[in-house]
Amino acid sequence: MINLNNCDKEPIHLLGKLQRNGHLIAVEVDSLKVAFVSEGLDESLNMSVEEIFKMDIGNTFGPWFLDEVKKYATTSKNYQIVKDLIIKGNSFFKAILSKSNGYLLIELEDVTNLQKYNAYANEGLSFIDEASQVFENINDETKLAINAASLLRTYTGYDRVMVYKFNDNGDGKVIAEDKKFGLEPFLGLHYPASDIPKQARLLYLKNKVRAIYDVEDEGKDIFSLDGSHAEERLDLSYSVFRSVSPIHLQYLNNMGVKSTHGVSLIINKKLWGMLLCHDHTKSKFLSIEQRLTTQFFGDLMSNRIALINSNKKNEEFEKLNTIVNSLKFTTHDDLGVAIQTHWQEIGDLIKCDGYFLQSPLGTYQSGEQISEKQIEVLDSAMEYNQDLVYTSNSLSNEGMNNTEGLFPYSGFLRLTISEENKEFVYLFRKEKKKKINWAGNPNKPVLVEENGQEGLTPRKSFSKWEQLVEGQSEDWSAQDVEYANILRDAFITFEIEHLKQVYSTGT
Ligand code: BLA
Repeated sequence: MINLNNCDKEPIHLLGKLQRNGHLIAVEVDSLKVAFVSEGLDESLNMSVEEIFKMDIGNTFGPWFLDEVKKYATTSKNYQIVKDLIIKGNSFFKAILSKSNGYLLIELEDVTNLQKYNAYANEGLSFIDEASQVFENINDETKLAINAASLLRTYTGYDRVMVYKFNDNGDGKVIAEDKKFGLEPFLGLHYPASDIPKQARLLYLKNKVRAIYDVEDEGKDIFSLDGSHAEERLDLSYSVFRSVSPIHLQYLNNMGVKSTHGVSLIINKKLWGMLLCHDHTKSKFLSIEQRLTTQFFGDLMSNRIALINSNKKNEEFEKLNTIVNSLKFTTHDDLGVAIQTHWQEIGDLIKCDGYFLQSPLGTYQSGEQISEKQIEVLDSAMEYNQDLVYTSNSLSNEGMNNTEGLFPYSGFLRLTISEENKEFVYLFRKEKKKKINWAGNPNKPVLVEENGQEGLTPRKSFSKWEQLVEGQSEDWSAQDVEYANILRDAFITFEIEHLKQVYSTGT
């Protein structure tokens, strides 16, 4: 039984079911013998189930296809490949090959009735061309997201397209949205990590497009020759038509959504966010060309975000280098004087409102006045902390009581120069009260079923739930910590050089 505590344990890649709009044949990698078949394939192929299990791929789909399958079986990569199949002269299928533990998956998508089929592919190329030109001139993440949502909605025709960005803890926020007139906006809303649990986030790193044809579809079964169910035995991670976790179907139902299309945005091998497309009334599933186009679009967008971030980082590194280099030339001063001299630049780089240096030579500070007594309290709270760079966004998290606001800051970053000499640099941040608008109560992402039914259901209300966060500063980012480590090295070098000078000149 799935509940909130084990939500991220549901093996969503092993459910052994397929969405109703697709078909599956799983063959053993070595022998190419059919091992699993999805329900209803016999009708579609006009063959008996026995015939399907005994099928020779070359005889049924053509020797050229058998060659393709054999070739694919030897590749080490896990990308999907797509081939056109004409079956018995009048049915048109797309065959999508992917890998699974010990098996090859051959998914069949009936495209016999798909109109304008080839036109879609051409539109896709011109869409990608347009997107690439639009993206080329954008150097801001939010602006990029707004443009991406609008371009993708024009291309796909979904009612709503959102750019969803994850925080480090798995929570997320809609940072851009393009929607049909009259739909309630989701822009700016936050969602708890459990809405897209960990195993799903990991799966979307492997398989970058997740399309859900119809939220009413609980999936059809997949069987092996002896009639037993594929559940737990067939890994569908790379499948296109993998069925959907019932709890997620319920979630989408609660949101009033009929079909979805999600595309992963991956930066440095991490799931940065997702492009989320919703239709509220239609069962919708894009053609394979369109799906691949959206995947390519997602890659294009991810690469642009990575470039924007790395340009920003390069600029910051230049600033950091300037500080580090000029520290090298001022070793005749105390570290305190040197920090004071470069305080403006340091505070620009690692955004903060004040600093305090405590060293055997005395104390230096800037920003709000802090007494040595107050620093002593902070030091004793940190007594057993071994981190050379330590960050906190809230004094109360460190066991310090600041209810009367005597301490003028809420967050700090502590650099240890010398534990032995009790020499530390503190960078401080003031409290930043903030309002977070959640889509429904994030503390109750699931509800107990009504009517005495067992189990839990995702929350039913997504209406705005306001959270006021107090007593915390802005979070310190991984980048802040990275820069602080470099500064720490520079400060230590400074101190060593300074001491050398003191000893050599005797001053
Ligand atoms: C999957 N949950 C998802 C997905 C999204 C969300 C985007 C990916 C599939 C898809 O695109 O539909 C959540 N959808 C959102 C959010 C927005 C949105 C945040 O549109 C914001 C606008 N879900 C729950 C709880 C559980 C849960 C409590 O709320 C578990 C107990 C599970 N969500 C869950 C699972 C999946 C999922 C298991 C994976 C579905 C799959 O790929 O099979």
